[in-house]
Amino acid sequence: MKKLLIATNNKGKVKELQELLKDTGLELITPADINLSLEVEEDGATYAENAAKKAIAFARASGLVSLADDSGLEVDLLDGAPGLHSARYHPKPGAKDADRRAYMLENLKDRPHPWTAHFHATIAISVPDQDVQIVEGNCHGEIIAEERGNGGFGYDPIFYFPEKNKTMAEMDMDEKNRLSHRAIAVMNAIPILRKIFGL
Ligand code: ITT
Repeated sequence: MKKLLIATNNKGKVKELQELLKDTGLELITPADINLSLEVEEDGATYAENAAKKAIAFARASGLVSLADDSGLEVDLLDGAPGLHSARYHPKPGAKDADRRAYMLENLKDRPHPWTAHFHATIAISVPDQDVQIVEGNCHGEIIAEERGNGGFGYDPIFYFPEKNKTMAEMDMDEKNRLSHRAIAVMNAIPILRKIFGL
């Protein structure tokens, strides 16, 4: 079977990507499946640089076609922060998702509403020893001051869709996977995967 490595250490991303890619006919492999433990330093100046760096490193280490995701939350009133630095948006090392959400709310608390924001995802696909291909997806909403819902991961409990009256964490995975930044990026990645694997 044709194998694709889901090149991420983030468990929330792994679950969503497995679901989003399940109808491709590819055998989806996680780093854990092949005992691959790889920390790639995310020092690029763009999502594309970081996504490419991760995809290339995982493809080299595994010999498998690898799909990496670099993503982030961009808040308009914070001039697009935390953006590229979303996974590390906290002054203290060792901070968790909940600490980062609290820190964001602290930084927004005196600012006028609505706190408009969007999630961005860049996906890079690396074929070992060949070029990397890049696609993107965005999804727009607002940050709200109180957490709602238990689904998803990261900033989902404070990322709100006014037209649905739901946060991303109040959606089940199917609903999130119909409208998320990652879902749109995967939709854009599928023609590339078809070409690579001759699907
Ligand atoms: P990998 O690099 O191993 O894939 P990571 O968590 O470090 O895992 P990123 O560098 O791309 O991944 O950081 C993205 C951060 O943006 C992530 O840790 C979340 O805090 C946030 N984020 C991205 N997508 C999200 C989503 O769908 N829901 C909530 N938060 C999200």
